[in-house]
Amino acid sequence: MKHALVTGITGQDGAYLADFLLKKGYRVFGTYRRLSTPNFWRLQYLGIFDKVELLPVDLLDSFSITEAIKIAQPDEIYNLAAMSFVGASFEQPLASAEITGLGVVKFLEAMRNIAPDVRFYQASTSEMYGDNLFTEQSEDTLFEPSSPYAAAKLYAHSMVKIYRKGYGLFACNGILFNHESPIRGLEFVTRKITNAVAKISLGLEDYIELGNIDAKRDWGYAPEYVEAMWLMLQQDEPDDYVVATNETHTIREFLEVAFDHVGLDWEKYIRIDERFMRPVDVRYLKGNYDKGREKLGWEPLTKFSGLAEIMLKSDVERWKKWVNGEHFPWDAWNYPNEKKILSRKLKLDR
Ligand code: NAP
Ligand code: G4F
Repeated sequence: MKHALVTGITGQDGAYLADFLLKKGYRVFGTYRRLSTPNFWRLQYLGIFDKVELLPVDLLDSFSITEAIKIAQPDEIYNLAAMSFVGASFEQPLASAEITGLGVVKFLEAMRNIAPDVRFYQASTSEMYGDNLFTEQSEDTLFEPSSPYAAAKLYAHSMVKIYRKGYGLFACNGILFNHESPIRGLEFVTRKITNAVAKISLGLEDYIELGNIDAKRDWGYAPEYVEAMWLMLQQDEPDDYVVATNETHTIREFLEVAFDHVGLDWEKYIRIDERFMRPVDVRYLKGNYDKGREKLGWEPLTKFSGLAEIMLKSDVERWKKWVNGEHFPWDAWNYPNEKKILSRKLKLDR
């Protein structure tokens, strides 16, 4: 039986990947952080909490990484752990560098020393392209990061290539464009919208506050994207691949589709708030995944409006259940009102 070690198993992709690997017959070890309050709702939501084996790891702590590799004896490592919210990386640039950037090198070094034959997947990102292009992006496009998060991810991406070339590690970068689902974190714009639209449609909220709604993203469906991660590690040679839908839409369009599903006019419920603007934003992402289609045989099935519908239906259903007093694994019921959070990322007044 193959062993997989998945970092960030409590996150969206970690949970879906664990589910995917279990169905493939893997023994799945997942790393989690020992938080004061456990955060396993996604694994419970997917019904796999009892099927995965958990190991406490913090990417700030090399020792915990080496221990996890020794215990799990993995054939494949999927490094999905990161401080993944771009907005927060402006508030905590040093933590971003330490966790999202240097954390990856701790894995590469541990592999080089104690597990050189393990196959390694690194969660790279379209955010690395930055805000410099208005044409679609592929593996050959120039990276020009425009957030602390993207800069940290580009460092990690480069180190993966260096360890692959320099030490012969089987290490791949998956340059994934935005991918969403009903278990996407509430910080991210799609889920923030579907959660709020569900509440508005049930009379539980009056409006949504958003930042730059003209930004364009290439949004896909997360359960399909984790298959591409696995496919990369099944190839004869390690390489880097873009995973995307090759469609791009604004946040405005996402609002339109989401509100349409509940028969409301989105413009009546939106307030633009400076607090949700970033010092620098990425305005345009559209991925060219021709290489992945040809070499991995991967193709996205769920596109923009289908994705919005899946997310919205799920959030409406959850809020209805909650109103009826039902209990189930879920994040939104105790999520703090964002107004309570003072952000440090606003531009300086001059
Ligand atoms: P996510 O839901 O935010 O999950 C991130 C995971 O990282 C969580 O399990 C989190 O643990 C863990 N983590 C954070 N800091 C850590 C630390 N110091 N030590 C150990 N674990 C830590 O993110 P996601 O959407 O699943 O994304 C997975 C990966 O793909 C991330 O690396 C992200 O940057 C990258 N990515 C995502 C997308 C996307 O659109 N989703 C696109 C491209 C790349 P806690 O639960 O304890 O916080
Ligand atoms: O949903 P977002 O926060 O995702 P973003 O910044 O694109 O990052 C996500 O995708 C990356 C891949 O490209 C991943 F690497 C990363 O880990 C993460 O998963 O924001 C999307 C867009 C941005 O332009 C943002 O400025 O939505 C805009 N936006 C407008 N109002 C907002 C809001 N974003 C958030 N989170 N909250 C708002 O109120």
